[in-house]
Amino acid sequence: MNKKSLLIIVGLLLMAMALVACGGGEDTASDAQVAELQSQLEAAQAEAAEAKAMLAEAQQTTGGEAEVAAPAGDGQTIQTIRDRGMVKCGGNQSVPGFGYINPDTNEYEGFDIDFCKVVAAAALGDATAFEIRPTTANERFPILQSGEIDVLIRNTTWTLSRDTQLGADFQPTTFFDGQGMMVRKDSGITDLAGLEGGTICVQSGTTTEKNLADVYRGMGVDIEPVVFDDADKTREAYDAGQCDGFTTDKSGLVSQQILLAEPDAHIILEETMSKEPLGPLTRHGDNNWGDIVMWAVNCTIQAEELGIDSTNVDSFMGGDDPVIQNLLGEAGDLGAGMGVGNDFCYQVIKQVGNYAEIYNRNLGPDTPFDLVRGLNTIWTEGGLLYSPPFR
Ligand SMILES: N[C@@H](CCC(=O)N[C@@H](CS)C(=O)NCC(=O)O)C(=O)O
Repeated sequence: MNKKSLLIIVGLLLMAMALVACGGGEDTASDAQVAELQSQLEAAQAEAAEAKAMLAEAQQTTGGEAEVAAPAGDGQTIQTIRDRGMVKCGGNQSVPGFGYINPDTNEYEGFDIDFCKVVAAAALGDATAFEIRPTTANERFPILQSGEIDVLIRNTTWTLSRDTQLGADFQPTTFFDGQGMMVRKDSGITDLAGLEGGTICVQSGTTTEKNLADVYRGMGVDIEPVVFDDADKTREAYDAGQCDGFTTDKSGLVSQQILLAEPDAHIILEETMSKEPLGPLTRHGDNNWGDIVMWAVNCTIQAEELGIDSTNVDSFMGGDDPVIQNLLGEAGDLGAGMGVGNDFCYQVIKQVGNYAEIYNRNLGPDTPFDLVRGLNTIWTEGGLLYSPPFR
């Protein structure tokens, strides 16, 4: 309630009580005075009710920030993670290179899985303290909303509607991607228009499905989408010849290509159909946890920019460069300020590596994908990866 209105009401009540308590004689309030006080009291109450309604409206539009500095739930996620001793990540299990179960080790591996390790190293100082909850495209957002996972790291595109309508907050992009199209080499198709009148295999619950319709409508070219609800079914249908084309993020196509019966019999067309910035999502409302995930990702990028990696990080300890002292937690209290260890970035680099190490381990020249870094290079080398300062 508005303080001014409250004071007016209290004042009027006290005056009314004093007048009534005084009893008869000259000091007794006349009926007219009581009626006047009554009407002033009612006016003040109406003003207070209006102020209360305005406050409630302001709280609704700002997510509760009008009255409370920190939004509801702020800081709860890191506490839950500490209590249970591990981070729960929503992930993928059928996208080699990004999120999949290695059949030899039965362990989750991939670029997105490594970023789950990055988060665990930052939150708990232990990159092994995590669990992957595999998710399909359709179920990923409800699982984050419900609190079943702490963070979703699964080739998920940052879009305005997802950011504002699904109770999610996007953290820094870990992979700048775009949608592509795969066709059989022997089809003779060399561009998107060449698929006119053809069928295209696509997964539901994705940005891919909508982009496909939009791009072809824009080109004035008719195609027929054939929709499946998971990656395996989509790829298998294309491989079995049910579709002339197969579309998803270009990273997803490169990944799925190695699972086709004859990988070399297919090509990915040059054209890029959309922007697909992929990265982690936290639940809207816990800004503290969002900050931890954000700065854990930034740490991998900042470390690469400074030439610090898992093999040499110890040699940077004890130096006198304030930028590096801050990054590694030897000076200041950047980690403590958000509720994790001051050495959170040191732990990320030491236990998981910098961005280049993570990229190369999963997608680089020594992997079956040999994916050029392109936009996913550091800004100093002409790419889009750029960490704000650690200070
Ligand atoms: N980036 C797009 C597409 C992401 C997506 O779900 N891609 C598919 C095809 S690679 C996938 O990961 N499927 C995994 C699965 O269904 O298990 C999005 O956020 O909607």
